[in-house]
Amino acid sequence: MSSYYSVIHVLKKSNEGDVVNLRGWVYRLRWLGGKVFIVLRDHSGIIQCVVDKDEARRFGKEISELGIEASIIIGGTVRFDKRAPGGKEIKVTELRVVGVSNNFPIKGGEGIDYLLDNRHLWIRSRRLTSIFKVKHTMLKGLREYFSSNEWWEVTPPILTMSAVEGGATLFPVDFFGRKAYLSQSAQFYLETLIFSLEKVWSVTTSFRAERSRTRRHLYEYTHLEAEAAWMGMKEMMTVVEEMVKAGVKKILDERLDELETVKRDITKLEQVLSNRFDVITYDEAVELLREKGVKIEWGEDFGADEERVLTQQFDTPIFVTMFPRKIKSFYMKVSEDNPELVYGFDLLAPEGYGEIVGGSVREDKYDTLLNRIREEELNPKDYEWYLDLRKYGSVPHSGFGLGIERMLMWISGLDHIRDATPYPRFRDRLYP
Ligand code: NSS
Repeated sequence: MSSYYSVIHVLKKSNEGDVVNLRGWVYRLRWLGGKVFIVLRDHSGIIQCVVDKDEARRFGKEISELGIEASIIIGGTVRFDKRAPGGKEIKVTELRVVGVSNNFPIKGGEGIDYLLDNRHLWIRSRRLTSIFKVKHTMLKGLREYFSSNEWWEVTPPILTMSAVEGGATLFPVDFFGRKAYLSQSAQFYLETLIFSLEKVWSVTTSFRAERSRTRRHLYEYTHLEAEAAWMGMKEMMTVVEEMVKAGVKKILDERLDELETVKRDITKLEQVLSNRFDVITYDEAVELLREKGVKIEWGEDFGADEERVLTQQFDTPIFVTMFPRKIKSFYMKVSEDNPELVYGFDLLAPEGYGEIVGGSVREDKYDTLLNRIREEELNPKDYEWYLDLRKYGSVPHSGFGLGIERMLMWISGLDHIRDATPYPRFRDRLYP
């Protein structure tokens, strides 16, 4: 057997009677009236392969070795059959078992702990495969957005010496006898790069030692971040909106089958493309929440519950802007009109999903930034190089971070973020 076709190629392009070779894994297997029905799975899809009675006798040894998830090579002719999934099946004339699979540990109906222990095998599932394909396409759409709008992609470090988002969620590591940390955000490094490249972005892994375990927090997640010189808040919010729409559009263009597999209502996603994202201020959000019966004091941060109530009022993602200074990071620029507020913005995904982007205008004045660092009781020594950027050719600038798994969770309609990444880390389980 020489060249191989993918399942999707056979389903879409082959004609009745074509002779094809396929390779993949046994997805389903059953015997019926002397025939063997093998549903073969490869990266692109599934197809039914039928070993007729006579052939079944000829391939006795191979068939005896077949099991769910065994890897196989099949040769045969294409038959059109309305009853087969995809409308076509293969009449098998060649069969080879490459790797046996006796008693595959996942049979269906297992509990979540068992499945997480067997994540390395569970990731073969159609559901997870579909989610990872959506993730791929989402990243592709986002990347294309940046490429076609003259942003530079850069590669900041993961080993760092300082906190971007507060010390409480830092993971320490031993760096040759000195204490270093795993990055929470590439933001400060991106800020250093705008003085030469002006508009930069990156995808890195960020780490957060989150204290509570929730449906939308990972300890290790994929962080897309962007930073641009000369941009104010409005411009940066436009970037975020266009970028998110580019990601959603790419997925709707290319991943409808996968969205169907994960049972996502795509009309909800289509709405996102046809409307401008609403913008409300923190003050307005607090008012809206109170109208909905949520008890919240001005100055309190929104948690998952508040964000759920807020976003259920809208069909598209919404921006919340102008947050109280005391609940946001020290680097956010303080409002000229009201020193209690900062130029920060969050993008909240609809249908209750909540925050997927956090961004702001950065404080670009040396003295103000130094005061903010002191006010937060941080050590200015730790931020010397960051402060330097305000000494040598400072510019107004803004940036944001998008949680890729958060966005994927929303796009795919997941009720838990763990399935948005192949290997979610858990406090009590660093396995596999
Ligand atoms: O803490 S953020 O809101 N903002 C920053 O880290 C900025 N320094 C980013 C920047 O401006 N360059 O995190 C940004 C996003 C947030 O909106 C979430 O979507 C996601 O990162 N995020 C997370 N996703 C999954 N799990 C956890 N624990 C998590 N924390 C933040």
